[in-house]
Amino acid sequence: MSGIEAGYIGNAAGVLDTTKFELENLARSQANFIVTKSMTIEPRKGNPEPRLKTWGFSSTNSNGLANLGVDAYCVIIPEIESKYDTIVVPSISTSDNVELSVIDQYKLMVSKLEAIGVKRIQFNTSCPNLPGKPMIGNSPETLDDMFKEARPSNIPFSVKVQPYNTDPILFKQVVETMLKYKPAEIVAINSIPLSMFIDTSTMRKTLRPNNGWGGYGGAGILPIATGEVNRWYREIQRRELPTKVIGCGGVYDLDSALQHHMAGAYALEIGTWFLQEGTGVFAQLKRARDAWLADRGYDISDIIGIAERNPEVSEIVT
Ligand code: RRO
Repeated sequence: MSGIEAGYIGNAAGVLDTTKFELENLARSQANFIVTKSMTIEPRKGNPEPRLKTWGFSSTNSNGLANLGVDAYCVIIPEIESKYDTIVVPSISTSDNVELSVIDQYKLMVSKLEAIGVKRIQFNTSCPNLPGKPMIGNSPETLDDMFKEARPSNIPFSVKVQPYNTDPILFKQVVETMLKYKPAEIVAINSIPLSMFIDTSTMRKTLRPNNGWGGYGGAGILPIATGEVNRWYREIQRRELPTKVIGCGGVYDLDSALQHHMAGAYALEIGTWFLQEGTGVFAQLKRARDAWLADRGYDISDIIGIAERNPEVSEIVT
């Protein structure tokens, strides 16, 4: 297996995908592909706990890039890919506690991962939880250098992007920069920064790191995620590029998954729903979506971006 095909469903990077045990658990599930926790050159313990809070189909996290380090994943990924019929996509990010520049960190990880034969690489440019550090995705200049110097030469790559909904100028610049390098996929979106959940019974914040702020994921971010999927989809269509959009954010049932596809998502990644309900969500969603498509005589490719091709708005007013 080497590619990501229409309708594929995988896990969102960062959700139960850090250890070999967790990755194997995903490999045994009905997920069509697996993304690893974003890795760095050195292992990281991450932020102090508690750093994750979940509630009804929602989450906020400040995990702080807790991961085993690229060298460990260079052992684990081939083991899993040789044992199971799946594709493991390493997600790569950068640390502030190593000597190398951001670009050199990406270059080193890409070369190590290419050397062990990974099929594709996901660049995480949108980690919301490194206090005091700008997101790489906020800087078109850094993104340009990163892709110019560190993109893999022999395998496809994808980019996990932040929501750009509050800054249309930055969005345009980032679109120009990223699409120039022809990523195989844009994964939209990462969690939304600076969210907070307060436990009213104790009158306390629930996350210890970074003053209690964390990245918001789950059902509530669905409309922002589908909006961002649709913006990327339109930019890609306009340029007639082969890049696909992977929808990530707020998938928690059939309808939310269909909304992503209709906005333009070619494949899906599931985060908070998987975190809360486990690997069964992949099979559950596939079954429900297959039945929905079969009932209407559609193929998945018929509905990808269909809302973009339907010129009228829905007349069902609620
Ligand atoms: O580890 C994290 O705190 C984290 C990362 Br790298 C990311 O990309 N998104 C997120 O919500 N948390």
